[in-house]
Amino acid sequence: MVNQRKKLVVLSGAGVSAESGLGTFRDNGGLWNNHSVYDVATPEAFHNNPELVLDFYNQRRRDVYKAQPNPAHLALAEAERDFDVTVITQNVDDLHERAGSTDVYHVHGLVTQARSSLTDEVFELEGKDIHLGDTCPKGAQLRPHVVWFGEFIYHMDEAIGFVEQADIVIVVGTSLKVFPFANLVDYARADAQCFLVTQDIDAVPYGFQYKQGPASTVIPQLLAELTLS
Ligand code: BV8
Repeated sequence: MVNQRKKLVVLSGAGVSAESGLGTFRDNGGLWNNHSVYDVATPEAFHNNPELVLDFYNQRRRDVYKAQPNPAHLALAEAERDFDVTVITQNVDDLHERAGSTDVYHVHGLVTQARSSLTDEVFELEGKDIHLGDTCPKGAQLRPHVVWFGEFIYHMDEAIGFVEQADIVIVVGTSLKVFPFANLVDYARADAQCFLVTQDIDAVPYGFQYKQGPASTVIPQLLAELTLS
């Protein structure tokens, strides 16, 4: 009997990219400390001051291009050798893919892509910025392909399905303060092995083992243990 590869579902947030030099949102000096969410990450903000919003994401995009995957991203990609891995991330960076992960869902979009503010058609940016006046083929202003507060997220139904099927759930680098992504931990099976890897957390979700520490150290260790078990 071929040993069935276990289903490993990873739920990640900004903390998994922190050691790649990309700021988190709520930690000291986090993105939301220097910018009000309401000035840069809502449809209203884009309507009221599109240049401020485009500049904010042009800078975030440049930071992403300069960043490199860290040992946490690399270990999660390498885990595909032993597990059937799906990564569901809040991050708008492409570090999971650049590390080699092949099954990644961006529920809050990808900053390396643009979207038509009319048709929702998505376009690769290939290193380019988005400027006011940059339009889609239908003449509508282009916007960053990210999900702003008050906008519906992507892949929520698929994500619930993956978490419900998971033998192992690893939540890494998220404060679990943004919804509906944070609700995904509630769909883990009672007999699944569930781990939370983060620097600090207000409340550990029920059924999760808390492993405090930097993702680039704790994730490779945890995956090595799981591979042996
Ligand atoms: C929506 C894209 C339907 C843009 C982002 C229910 C209750 C309350 C509020 C709501 C609710 N349902 C909906 C809401 C409103 C809102 C929400 O959740 N508000 C919160 C703030 C209370 N949700 C929405 O608006 C969502 N849409 O609900 O649509 C709808 C539609 C119409 C009307 C009503 C409802 C859309 C939310 C998506 C917003 N877009 N990102 C961009 O990136 O600029 S959210 C953005 O912030 C990120 O994507 C991410 O999701 C979030 C940041 O969270 P984390 O990743 O967790 O980062 P954080 O800094 O908080 O934590 C970092 C963690 O890492 C910490 O724990 C730290 O300890 C740890 N860490 C740090 N370093 C390391 C580390 N861990 C390991 N190693 C390290 N080295």
